[in-house]
Amino acid sequence: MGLTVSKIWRIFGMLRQKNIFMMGLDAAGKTSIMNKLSPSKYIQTVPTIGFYLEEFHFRRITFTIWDIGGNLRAKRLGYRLCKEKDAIIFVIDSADISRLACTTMECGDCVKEELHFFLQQKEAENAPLLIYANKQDLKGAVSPEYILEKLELDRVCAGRSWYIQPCSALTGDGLLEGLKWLENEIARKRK
Ligand code: G3D
Repeated sequence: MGLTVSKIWRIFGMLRQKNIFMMGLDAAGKTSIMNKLSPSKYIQTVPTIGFYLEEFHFRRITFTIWDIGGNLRAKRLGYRLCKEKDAIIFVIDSADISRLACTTMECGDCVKEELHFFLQQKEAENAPLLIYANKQDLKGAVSPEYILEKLELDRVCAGRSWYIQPCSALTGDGLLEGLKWLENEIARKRK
């Protein structure tokens, strides 16, 4: 699939600057997705208290990337930064089933716990949520349907605008489709 710069630019070629917050556990594939989307990006490490953020600037889009994790104070700061964002992208490693949903909650290192906790925050209320089920090219990757069920997405995302998109940062498959959904949602919200 050709993920050309012009295609992405066409999708986000509307008038206003966009701010998108991309989050996920470490190694989910956030940086790889950004590298695929905008190979000529400008990366800046944003100094924050307690954790690092990276910003990718691409045309009129600023992607702020955050590795969830760390202590609660750092998390609260991260959630506050979600506010005022046009959209949120949550990246999941579909091949790492062991970190998808642990048997005990409060393990501090699984997608389900982090996502559920995040969705309870008021800062996360309004922005459309795109979930990238990444690494679909890997043999052990689970389907979006499996993830949906395991993470109880229908329940925790009830009442909000959300979508799960299978993708691979390696091949680029699915990335564009996810962005298209986001673009529609951002436009719809502005009406
Ligand atoms: P992060 O930014 O979320 O922490 P990275 O994650 O983008 O650094 O990716 C972590 C590792 O997963 C990298 O491998 C990267 O190449 C790999 N990866 C990311 N996305 C995909 C994908 O869609 N498919 C496959 N097969 N691998 C992917 P390394 O070996 O560099 O740690």
